[in-house]
Parts: sequence; structure tokens; C-alpha cells
Amino acid sequence: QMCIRDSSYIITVSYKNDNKEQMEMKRKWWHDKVAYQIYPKSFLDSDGDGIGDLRGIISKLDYLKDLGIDIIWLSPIYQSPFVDQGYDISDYYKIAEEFGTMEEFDELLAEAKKREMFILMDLVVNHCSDKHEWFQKALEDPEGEYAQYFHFVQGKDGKEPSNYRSYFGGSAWEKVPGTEKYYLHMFAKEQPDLNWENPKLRDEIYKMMNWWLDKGLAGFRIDAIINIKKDLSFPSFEPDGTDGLASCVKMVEEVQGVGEYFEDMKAHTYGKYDAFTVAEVFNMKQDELPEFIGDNGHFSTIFDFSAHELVQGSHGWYDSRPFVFTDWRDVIFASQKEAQGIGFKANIIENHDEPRGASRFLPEYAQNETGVKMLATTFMFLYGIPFIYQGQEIGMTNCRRSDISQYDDISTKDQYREALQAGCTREKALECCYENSRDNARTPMQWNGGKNAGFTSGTPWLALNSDYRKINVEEQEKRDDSVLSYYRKLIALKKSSEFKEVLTYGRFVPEYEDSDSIFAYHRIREDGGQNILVAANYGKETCEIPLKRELIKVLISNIGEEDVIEREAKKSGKIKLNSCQAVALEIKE
Ligand code: TEU
Repeated sequence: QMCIRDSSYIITVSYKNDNKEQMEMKRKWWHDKVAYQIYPKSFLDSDGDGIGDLRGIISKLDYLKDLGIDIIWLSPIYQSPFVDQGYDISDYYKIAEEFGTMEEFDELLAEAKKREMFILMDLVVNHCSDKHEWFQKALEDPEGEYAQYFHFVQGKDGKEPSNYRSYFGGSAWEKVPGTEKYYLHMFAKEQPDLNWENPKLRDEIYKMMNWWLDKGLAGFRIDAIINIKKDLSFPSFEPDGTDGLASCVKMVEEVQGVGEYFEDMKAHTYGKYDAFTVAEVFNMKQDELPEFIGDNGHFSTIFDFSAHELVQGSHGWYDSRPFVFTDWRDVIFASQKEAQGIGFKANIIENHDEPRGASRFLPEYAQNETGVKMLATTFMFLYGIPFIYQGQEIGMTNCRRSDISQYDDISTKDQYREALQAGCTREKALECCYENSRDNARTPMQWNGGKNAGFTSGTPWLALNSDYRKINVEEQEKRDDSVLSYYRKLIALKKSSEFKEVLTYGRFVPEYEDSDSIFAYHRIREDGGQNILVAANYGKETCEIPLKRELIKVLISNIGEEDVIEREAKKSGKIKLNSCQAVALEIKE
């Protein structure tokens, strides 16, 4: 069955670019690297307290090296009360004792360096913890200098200064005890927003960043950084919910000038170290991409969240939009086209805030190893730097819970409440959590099929996903056809001497955009000579795509043997793609 509605075939769109030099991006040391996000609390526990730790990470550096990983992003390991799992920092200069000691962190840095691997820390400076000494001192003296490190704002008519709803529900304002003032917290009330208008605060942050960079960090993943600029008049907005509040994002979207802070931070810190920075940016304004990731951009790169934003509901998880393959493919294509000639985006399938990609982006009939490998193929060869999230490389899936009490995440509990308040049944509200919860990504890493999946000898802080006996590293290391073995092959191909250039810098050109089941694109070398076609059949039926250009080689396939596929395709002049089959082909330029 021809899965291409018209007789379109492989064409190489001659990329019209009237500004050639725009295509000549400056090459950077991290461009050809593969990154991996570790969520330390759930990665590997070495001392039996049920919480992952640095010693556990050190013990798995060779596992990550064998996978082909170069850059490791550690979600926060600083001292924290863990209200938001470490994204509420109470001391920027201390390692949380739950994770280990500063000496163990220095050992991790040294061991990574030995393996030519790079460590990124998570920089969380839109807010700190309410247990941070700055905030404690501010509460002691709401008129003093430390109150200026935050947004302590006079209430209006005995009420909050504005009608902002925080990301985690409820007002984004909390009363300052003993005053008529409120402090702003866009996230939890235990995460007071820092006041970036205050040069003294900025200097404190820069000093801390340079202290970590001087220790040998390769850079930072930068948390919620678009939020640091506030409209100090704190205008209220049209309520967008039954609580009479409006999402605090509205203020973030309207306010101008956040770029000035980014440039100030870059000039005083990572810009001086040629450090790698990957920013978590939502709500970027139209046409600002070159300022963010261009050759002289605010950051080295930003995450591509286009696929994740596509399904987000307008009020919450309970009104998330259904997943539609062609919409998903098209937003990724649009994001890829937008980046061409500007800079690299950081491509993800999942992270610690998102559900597992194997459950979110694959139709029911593809929720198996073949489908997971197809998703991996589609993702790995996109233009930009790939960030793999812990457990993605073995195809970990969402974790079904029978009661909200089995969830830990502050956001999940809020979303469950919102769903009930919106009239959902308990079952529907729980289903929303199954489909969207951040805890899906935070269940302990599944190392083997033994007790607690080899994650801990104690009681895991968050219950395991019950599928760990089926999906785990040890079982997959023994199988050549496992997801893990396939990820290793994908990364090896991406980094191979023959294809590294085209798979790092080759122009992205979408293909078969009119198909309702094919996800296909080219990577084409600017200097000619190499054209790679990545094609995947997300449909249920087998289909064929015609080869109008000579097939040189089948580089990888998630189904069958590459040389058999190649022989048949050269004979027939077509590539047959089974349902859920993905291939990467070298074709004649
Ligand atoms: O997330 C910031 C953020 O904007 C997300 O919370 C996003 O808005 C939300 O997941 C809805 O899509 C960062 C961290 O990644 C997250 O884990 C923290 O909870 C948050 O900041 C506060 O530090």
C-alpha cells in the first residue's frame, strides 16, 4: 500500500537561503556531543537509605560511557527541604546530605574528566527555598536589605497584590507574617522568587555560579529562567479559572526585557568560561530564537518543548488535548526548520517534568520495544543536541498508581485537585495523573529484575514501576535486539567518523509531510556528498516509499537485517516499511 498519497518521492528541497553566511554557524565543542539527564534521587542508591546518591552515579559512569554519553546534566543536588524535589535550594554551596558530600561531588567531577565526560549542574535562580538564610533574614526584617532579595509587595485593599495563580495552584502571593505585605512565589510558597532587579542579589548569584564553574563544571542547565523578569506593577489579568485567578505565565508573557538579565548573567559568569548552557525556556517571544541560541546568543542552546506544549491543556491536565501523530510530527518539523541556520536546540523525548515518551508519543500498537526503537531513531538524528533522560534508553514507561497518595510530586497533587474541582471523577483525575504526572519519570531507575530493581537495598523513596522485572538494564545488556543495545547503535552511528559531520551539521529537510503515518526527514551536508534519509512508519499498515535517488546503504533499521533490506530495496527501487519500522539510509546526493 502506498503510504504516500500522491506520487511524491524523495526530493531534496534545494534549501533557499538568501543569506549564505547565516548558514555558517560557529562550531562549538558541544555540537557533536550526546547528553544524558540524571535525576539523582531516582538513579542509584549506594547506602541503602532509599534515595539515589553521588556514589551511585560514580559507579555508573562506565555504563553511561558505554552508552556513548558525553555530557551529564544532574538535576539539583544542593541542600534542600525537597518540597519541590530539590528545585527549592536552601544552600547553593552545599551538597544535600541525602546525596552525599562535596568530596564525593569532586570525585564525580574527576572520574567524569578521566572518561572525557562533562558535568552540568542545574542552576535554579528564579527562586530559592524559604529555608534559605536570605529568606529567613528577610522574614526577620521585612524592611531590611534581605527583603530586597525577594518581591515583598504591599497588598491591595487588604488582599494579594494581584490575581496570579502559581504553577502549582493557588495564589502566587503569600502573606509576610506581621506585615501587610506579600511575597511572590510563582512555584510553591516554599519557593520565594528572587528579585533580579536587585544588583546585590545578582552579584550573589554570579559569585555562586563562578564558584561552581571554577570547580570544573562544564556548564549549567538553567531552570525556569524566563521567569526572572517581573512586571513590577504586577498587573492583574482576566481570570482564567473558576478560582478567579489568572496564570502567572500571563505576566511572564507580557513583560519585556528579560534578555538584559541573561546578557548580564552571561557576561559575569559562563560567558567567561566558554561553558555550555542549556536553558529551560517556555514562553519565548516570537522571533527571539537568534537572541537565545544564535552564535552570540544568551545561551548555548534551549530545550525544544514544542512536542510537550502541543498536548498541554488550557486549564490543566484534565483538559489536555489528545495526541495526534501528524500534529506532533509537524510541530517538531516546524521547530527544526526554525533552528536551521540559527543554532542548535536540545532535543528531548522526556525529562523529569514529563511523562515517559514510550507511553505519550506511541500509539497502543507501538507501545513495545519496536515502537520505542522507532521513536529513538526519529529523535536521535534530529538537528541539534540530543538529551536522553534516565530510563529512556531502556524504554521505561508510565507508572499506573491506584491512589493519589502513591504520588509524591507537588504538581501532580495540585493537578489531581484541579481535575476534581473541574468535576472529574476520581478515576478520571487519577487517569490524568497516569498520563501526565512528573512522577512517571521519577520512579527508580530499573537496573535489574531483582529486589527494588537493584536501585536500593532499602525502601525506595518512591515505589518502583511494577514492570521492572520486564524492563531493566541487566536483561537488556544481554540482548542484541534490546532497546538499550539499539540506543548504543544509534549513538555510535551518530558519532561515527563516516556520518558524524552530516548527522551533526547536515541541513534538516522534512520529507513526506503530506503523509499521515510517515515521519521522515533528510540530513544533507552543505558541502554536498552526503544525504541521510531517516524514515519511520508510525502507522498500523505496512507501506512502501519509492526511492527516486540511488540507495547507497541502509545504516540502521529497528526491524530485520540492514543488508537484507538494502538488497531488496536496490532490487525493487522502494523501501518497504512495516508498521513501526524505522530506518536511516544513505542515499545519493
Ligand atoms: O520547571 C519550570 C516550569 O516551567 C515547569 O514547571 C513547567 O512550567 C511545568 O512543568 C508545566 O509544564 C522547572 C523544573 O524543571 C521543575 O522540575 C520545577 O518544579 C520548576 O522549574 C521550579 O523550579
